[in-house]
Amino acid sequence: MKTYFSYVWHSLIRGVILLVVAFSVFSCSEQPAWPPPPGGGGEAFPDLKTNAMAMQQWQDMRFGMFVHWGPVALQGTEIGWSRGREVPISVYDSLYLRFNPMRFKADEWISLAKEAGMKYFVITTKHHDGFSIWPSKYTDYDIESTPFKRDVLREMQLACEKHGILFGTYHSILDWKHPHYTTRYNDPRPVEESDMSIYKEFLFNQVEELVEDYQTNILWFDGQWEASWTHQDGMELYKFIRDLKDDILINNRVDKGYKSMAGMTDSVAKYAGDFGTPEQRIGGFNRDFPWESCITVGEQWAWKPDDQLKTSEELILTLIKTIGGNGNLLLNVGPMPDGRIEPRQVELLKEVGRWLQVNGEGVYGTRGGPYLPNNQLVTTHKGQDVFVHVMDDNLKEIILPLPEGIRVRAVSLLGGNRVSYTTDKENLRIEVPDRLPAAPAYVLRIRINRPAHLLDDIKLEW
Ligand code: JFZ
Repeated sequence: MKTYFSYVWHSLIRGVILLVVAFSVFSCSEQPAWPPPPGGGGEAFPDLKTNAMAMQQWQDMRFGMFVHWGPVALQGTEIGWSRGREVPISVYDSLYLRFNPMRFKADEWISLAKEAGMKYFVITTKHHDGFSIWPSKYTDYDIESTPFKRDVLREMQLACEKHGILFGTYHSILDWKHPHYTTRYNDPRPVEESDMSIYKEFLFNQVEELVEDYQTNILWFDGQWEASWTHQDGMELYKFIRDLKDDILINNRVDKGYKSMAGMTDSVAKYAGDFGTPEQRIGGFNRDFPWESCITVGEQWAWKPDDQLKTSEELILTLIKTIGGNGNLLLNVGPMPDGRIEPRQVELLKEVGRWLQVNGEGVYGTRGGPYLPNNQLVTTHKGQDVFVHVMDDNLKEIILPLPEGIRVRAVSLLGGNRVSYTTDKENLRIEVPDRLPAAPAYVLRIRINRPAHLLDDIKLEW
């Protein structure tokens, strides 16, 4: 009896092991071999991976529009954070009663994104202040209760569809207004009666609405850092979404791996999430784990009058440095309370778009490297091309070490002509042309004899 039991037990275990092996071999052969599918469900769901194709397509896009918008625009203070700080809670929580963005046109926003060369779009569906920008079944604190009433989220979704822009949504895990969220911020209401399990049900329900009713392609979470949200909760939410739709991309703020500003340096195997989210800074060079820097055009996420804006040169350099490190850039604008994007911000974005018209070939569909970034240049690559983005126009000659077996077929300037170069055993020397297009950076394309992604990282000595 005993032996029979152990026989059955062992064959059962063997069967399970075989199944696991067979499954992983099978699922590996399903995925493109390179690059490896990153991210996933964390330690609780180690086999749960993001859809590799969706990830690559998103990485190919390199540049997206982030929008922080809501009734707080009426106040001109920071979204979420100013509740109970610069703005008394009773005032903040009543803003929605006056939110009437009569000049909102989703088509204008998305056309602008397109003109700026952005390929995807992420809108705040609910920030830390708890206001839902769509008519949610689960709350009345939403767009339907404003004088405007229109489903602005649907309009954005449809405009994205029309213009071929990937539609995504930012959603705050923490909610400083919801009575059952268990951490308070500048808010005297006692937490004793609040119940996180009720809040979590609300959160999961709303996320399901975004996935099922609005077909969001990116879930960009935030506000995971408070004690109310646990590592376990993060992995559960990841799994919940992954089970709803296989090819949604979920940022690493779904889980606790992203510790405030620490970026994506933490282990990705332990924590759930498909990509890292360095905030207000350019991430470091990383070819293993996808990442996206989110950076504001001004100083505030939400609109503020007379915000100090960056220059178009700064924005272009930010984009270049980001892609040179193999990241995406999610550039944030805060539309005004009347629904328009401020003309100054519109102009800035169009300037970036004009630079991309000339140099987009070195941006879209590329990955960072193989030459590691320095202060003068960054590199990207695609197919048999290496792109050198030169940010210093005092350079007269550019010297790049050539790995063994790599031969140069041609060098040309994007937006220009062929460029003279020489090679010896070790180096490629490019003569910088006299006439350069589009400041603040120009891009050289080096055609080589091999797929450029096969090259290892190359450190420049200068
Ligand atoms: C968060 C939000 O709070 C912010 O409003 C914006 O939406 C941004 C994209 O994400 O930013 C943070 C995250 C963490 C801290 C501060 C701002 N923190 O730990 O102090």
